[in-house]
Amino acid sequence: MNSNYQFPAGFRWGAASAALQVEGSPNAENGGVSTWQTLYQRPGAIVGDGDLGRACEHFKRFRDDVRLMKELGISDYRFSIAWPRVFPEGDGTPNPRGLDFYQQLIDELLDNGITPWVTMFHWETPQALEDRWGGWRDKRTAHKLADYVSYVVPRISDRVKDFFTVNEIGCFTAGGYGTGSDGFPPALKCEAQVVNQTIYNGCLAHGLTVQAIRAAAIGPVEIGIADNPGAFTPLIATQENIEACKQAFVSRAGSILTLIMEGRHREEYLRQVGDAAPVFTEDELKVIHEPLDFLGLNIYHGHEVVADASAPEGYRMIAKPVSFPKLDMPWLDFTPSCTYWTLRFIHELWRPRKIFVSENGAACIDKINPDDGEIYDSDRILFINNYLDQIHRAIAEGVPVKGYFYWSLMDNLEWRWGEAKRFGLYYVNFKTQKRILKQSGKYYREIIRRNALI
Ligand code: PNW
Repeated sequence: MNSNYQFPAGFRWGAASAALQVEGSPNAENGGVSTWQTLYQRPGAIVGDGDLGRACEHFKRFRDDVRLMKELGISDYRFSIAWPRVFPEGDGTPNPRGLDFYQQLIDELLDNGITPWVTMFHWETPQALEDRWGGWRDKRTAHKLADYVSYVVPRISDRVKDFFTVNEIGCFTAGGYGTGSDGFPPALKCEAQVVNQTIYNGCLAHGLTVQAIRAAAIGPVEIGIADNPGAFTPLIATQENIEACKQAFVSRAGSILTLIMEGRHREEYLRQVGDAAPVFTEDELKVIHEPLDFLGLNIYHGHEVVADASAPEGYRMIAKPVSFPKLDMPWLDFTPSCTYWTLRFIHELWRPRKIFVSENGAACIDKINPDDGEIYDSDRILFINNYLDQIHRAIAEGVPVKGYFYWSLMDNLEWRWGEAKRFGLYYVNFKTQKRILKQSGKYYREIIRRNALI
């Protein structure tokens, strides 16, 4: 790095998406039903308008969208494959036509000089497996995921070299089975043991997927996960607050990242859950601990922590003041420094060889300026600038961050929020499907062109 804000040579600049959020036509070519389609049909469950059949019509418009990626200048594109397109019932007879779309997308990306990064599971659980044995409550779902991966990987790994196993384990497990809210399907509130079992089964699915990719790949590949451990930042970075903050990070990462990076449950975690511990075996822990080529981290927001010797855990998380700045999601507090601290703690704890920020981005209330048709999203520019600054800070201190994927390439269906939340660098008019590059997209394009933060 030769100037203050230069990024290392070869730094990957990307954007991310997920199948269900952009594609539309989920049941085309005999595609099966996912638990998200079921949730979308439930009256009142979806906050904004949202039509999974339409979404961004990326299924039909992908060639135009790849052209937009090229105009943006990204070198890498992260997208997911929808399991129910390939195995409509979750297992059994594959539907080869379900892969055709992805084959064409991969070719189109490569023809345009963009590296494809495939997420094998971004939350589209086949409804058939939910009906058959309760989805993620049953370990068999983890094994079925690996079977689907074993089918797909030999068919794409001549051209795809970079794989994410699963996206954000806590969301599709604890989110779906532990909250009873419509945030994630199947929107149940199960007892604690069952919820912990789903989290564990999600970790198992990750490990089995690593093994499946390695065994089935027809060339050299790199494998990682896209996880979102809780992020924390010291309120004031004194030595004692930094230590308290790291302690908070470690104990909250106890049920997922510790398992994956160390192949064991933290004793503190097992003590906390007591009788509600998941059923596990030593052999499974080895599978979950399968070595990774990189770690992918989705980082959006963090909690401020202070040391407190009188608190049972030795620290406290601070409740945010009502006027704390946030973006347009209930949880999206403007906390750029959580990025630096999360990267630093992970580097200190586990020394992954490579780290990618596999997601980071902001939902904003974007308006088209009637005078010139532009979207002046200065809030998103502020967000990107400050979060990248903290990533740069981590790299300058030796944390091996090798790339960044902005979430998301374009506005899309934000899960239960439907069309109501806009995270894109491209604005999407869902009715006309017109896309417009926002000012933040132009800003990101300039960062990529210079390989430097401006
Ligand atoms: C991620 N939280 O989800 C997902 O990977 C994306 O599909 C999604 O569109 C994006 O972030 C924006 O929401 C998250 O509560 C879900 O902190 C919940 C949280 C963060 C990210």
